[in-house]
Amino acid sequence: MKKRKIDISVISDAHLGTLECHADELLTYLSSISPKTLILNGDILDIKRFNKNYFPTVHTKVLRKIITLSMKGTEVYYITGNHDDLMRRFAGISLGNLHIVNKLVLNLHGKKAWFFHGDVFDFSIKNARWFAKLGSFGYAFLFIANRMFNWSLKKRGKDKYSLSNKIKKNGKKSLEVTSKFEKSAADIAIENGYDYVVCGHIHQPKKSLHQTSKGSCTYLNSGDWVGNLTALEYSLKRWKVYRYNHDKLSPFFMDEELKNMNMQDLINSIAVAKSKPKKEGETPTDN
Ligand SMILES: [Mn+2]
Repeated sequence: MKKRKIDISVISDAHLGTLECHADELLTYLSSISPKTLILNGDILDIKRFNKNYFPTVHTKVLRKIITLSMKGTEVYYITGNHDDLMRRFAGISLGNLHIVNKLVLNLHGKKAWFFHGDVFDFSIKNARWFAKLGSFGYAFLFIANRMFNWSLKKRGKDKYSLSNKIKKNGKKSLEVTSKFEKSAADIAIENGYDYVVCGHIHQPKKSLHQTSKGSCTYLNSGDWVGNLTALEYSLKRWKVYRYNHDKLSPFFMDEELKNMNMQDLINSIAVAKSKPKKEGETPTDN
């Protein structure tokens, strides 16, 4: 049975390790595709809410599936989010085809694509557009400001501020916050000369074109595996939002070897796996 061959699949906000995660569906999706590149755009593992008493087998299977894909040649990028920001200390580390990064830039058929989780906008969605005007410094400033803001909240014994929580709690205002997030990401991307800006975080799958006097950019959001069950797919030089509940799954079968694989064996084999040379047309740049 054939798996769907795609250039890139982007998923985010799986929140593995929490009750809300639809791990069965995610495993089914990952087993149905054969991507050249898999981008995990933040909050895949929910380390923030990690509870040693709750990590069902199927959640482990998702992790195994991701590792198996990387061992079979898929380039996997684990981009850190705010629920797995503990991973940020490992940014820059590669184990074979699996790379841990805070953000990623890929060249897709001559177009620049910028991937980051999006919690950088939590600090101030109102002022984010002003930061965009700072050009390449804007994102760096926001990143630091967001960290300081969360640090001060923590000092005062408060929870970290999260836009996605605000959207969840605030029915009417959520549309406004969503569109501000989208505009902020698009503005900052246009100022920096990116053709695509790809985020997660707000659990709202989306593809939209933005134009300003400076240029244009396509905003993309991979949604989540909590409520929407969505991914972004890039194939034939086009992006589309994949919806698990509407789009057809190609027939697939569960990998037999996956069932019997030992986690430690997997980790050991990745550690010795040699990094392959980068594919043409997908050149990660340090940005
Ligand atoms: Mn998030």
